[in-house]
Amino acid sequence: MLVTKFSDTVRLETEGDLAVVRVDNPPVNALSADVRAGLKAAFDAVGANADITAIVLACDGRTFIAGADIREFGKPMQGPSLHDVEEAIENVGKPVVAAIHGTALGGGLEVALACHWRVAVPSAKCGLPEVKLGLLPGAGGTQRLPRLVGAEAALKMVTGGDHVPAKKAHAMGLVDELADEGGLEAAAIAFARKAVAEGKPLRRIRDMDEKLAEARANPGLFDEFRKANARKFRGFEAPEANIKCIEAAVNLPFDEGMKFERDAFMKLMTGSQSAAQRYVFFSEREAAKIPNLDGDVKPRAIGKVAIIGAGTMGGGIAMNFANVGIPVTIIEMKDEALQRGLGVIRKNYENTAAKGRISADDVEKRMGCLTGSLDLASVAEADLVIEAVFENMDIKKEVFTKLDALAKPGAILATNTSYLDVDEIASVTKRPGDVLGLHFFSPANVMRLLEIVRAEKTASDVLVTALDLARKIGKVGVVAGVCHGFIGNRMLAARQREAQKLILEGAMPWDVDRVLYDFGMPMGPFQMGDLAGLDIGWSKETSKGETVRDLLCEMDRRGQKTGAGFYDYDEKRVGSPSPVTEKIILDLSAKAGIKRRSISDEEILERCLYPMVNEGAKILEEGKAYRASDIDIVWINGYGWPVYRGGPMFWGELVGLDKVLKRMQEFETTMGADFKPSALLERLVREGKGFSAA
Ligand code: T1G
Repeated sequence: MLVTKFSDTVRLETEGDLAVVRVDNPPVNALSADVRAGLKAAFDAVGANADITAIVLACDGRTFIAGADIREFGKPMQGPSLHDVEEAIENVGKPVVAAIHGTALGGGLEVALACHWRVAVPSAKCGLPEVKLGLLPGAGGTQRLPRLVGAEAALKMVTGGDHVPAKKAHAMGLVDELADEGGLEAAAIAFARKAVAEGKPLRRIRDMDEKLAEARANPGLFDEFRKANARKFRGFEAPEANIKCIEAAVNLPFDEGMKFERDAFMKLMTGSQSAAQRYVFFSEREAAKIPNLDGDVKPRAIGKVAIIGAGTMGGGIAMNFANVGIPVTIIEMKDEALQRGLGVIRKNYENTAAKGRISADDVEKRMGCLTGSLDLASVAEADLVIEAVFENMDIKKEVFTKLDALAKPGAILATNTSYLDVDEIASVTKRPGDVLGLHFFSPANVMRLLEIVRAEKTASDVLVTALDLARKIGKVGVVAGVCHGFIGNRMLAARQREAQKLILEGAMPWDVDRVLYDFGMPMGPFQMGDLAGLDIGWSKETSKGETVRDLLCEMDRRGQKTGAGFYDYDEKRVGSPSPVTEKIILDLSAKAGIKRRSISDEEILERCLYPMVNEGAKILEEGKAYRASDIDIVWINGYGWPVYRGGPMFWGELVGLDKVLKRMQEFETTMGADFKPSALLERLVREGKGFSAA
């Protein structure tokens, strides 16, 4: 075999009439400038070599090409473009077969679509996830895919960005043959040789039109798709741009469609939404890294988990481990509570199965991972114990004192507290190094965020274990320091405070909720309160009847669960502004001697969000978060901050920290110390820097 290196990352292996073009660019064979240059040169060479009759494109390492190199975005293009590479492949004049393992994503799948055929192993996945980066397939994906699989399937792939398993990709015609695991390249070579032997005409997808004709015969396809997905796409620019490109593929000649796609791609690439979504992509991965930690700190093995408490949180937390096959013992004090908790978990799984997302077998497998117990001593075998009992410090201390005595040496003891001081909880144990916070967000089996609260004495390997475990259970782990509310709830408190003030000064709850919903939040603070229940942390005995929430709860208006809270709810739990709430607010304003005024949407937005940015700056300067991007990841994954706005800190920089500071100073002058700018915010503005310089 003759091996020729065409770049650092691409080599050509030729033997007889066969050529294998091989990419080796760890970790994911991204299409860097070096890869593109190597591919272009290699395909030009095999095209010019009359001895070569069949070509396979393969990748070393764990995956086929996983896309363009996102790190190159925003920088001047070096070397041949992806289009140049695809032209060289598609017009090489000999059969080219892509051998796909791992994930063929984005530009990787687009390169595979420029090949004449595709062979994959069953464990492989194909996808065009550019939409998740605020982009669209910019190298012919929107023009070739609909020609191969039809417009409807293409619409779903490009606007959802999901990974399609190889078996499904084969069924839809995206992959031409499935190879045995371990036999991929042999199968691809055999496929290429067979195409030569049978004199198969080279199948350039650009020449295919049959599937497009079907789409042209269904003119309502695109608008029906838009309508069906309007809620999911709300606020995003990329989905509609993707839809328009598929429409262009159906209605325009290939080359015109390619130009349409290229223009649409550049418009997204230079926009703020894609900048935000690319920032979030890397920030989520950055959050898993602990700064200044020796590389050799290994995670502890977590083979068994115990959860104290089978309530809403305990049950939801348990499901995360059962979902990935980790045995969980759920411990309650009373059998009735335990059985109720296990029943809720089973019901949740059965609902998921009813939607076709998991099988009935999965339900039993997951339930099989769960064991109920009424004996705290059942924690003895657990490698990790997570306490999810009532949010009260005395109760938590009592539980941790017992756990300290009952859990085996080396077991990690975690509290799910949302606010309380984890150092204080750790102080009742003889193993503070094994103690940390694991703050799951409700519903714990759904929300991706896991705040990992690093107490003063938490050992490094415990932190590394928590981050490793977060990834294993499909969570995004973010390390927070001990302070009231850690990162997310501490910033939420700043927003809630302003929201409560705004409705006494002149706005109504539905004004504040509308402004934040239109900004891109899934709902506003008052809708959120009604959903969660207004009586969390409230009791009739201690209620002073001084706030809108107090008065609503005293009237048994505790939110959606009672049919009324800030809003009145119909039987479908659709809320509408309530005259009862309006009267309570007007009376409270009058009682407080506040002269109500009309408050602009802009003031509502600035007063709700700028204090969050300021609180985030305080969190950074106090060292309660490692990076500003960690704070953004908390808000995107824990509270639904629109990903296309990058998170509060990214957004604050986009607005301009100087503008945020100026408005905070103005509000401080007119409304007091709640708006006192953080020293960090003042310094960064003074120095003309962003949060990365914190
Ligand atoms: N470019 C650069 N670096 C990338 C990368 C990419 N496309 N994908 C991953 N990485 C880095 C990542 O930052 C991490 O780095 C390491 O690789 C391992 O990643 C023209 C314009 C492939 C499913 O969107 O979905 O093609 O932190 O931790 O969990 O139309 O990476 O180790 O330094 O995620 O095993 C389209 C993005 C690009 C795929 C593997 N492609 N990547 O997951 O590992 S746009 C994507 C992923 C495009 C064309 C358009 C995942 C993965 P570090 P990881 P993983």
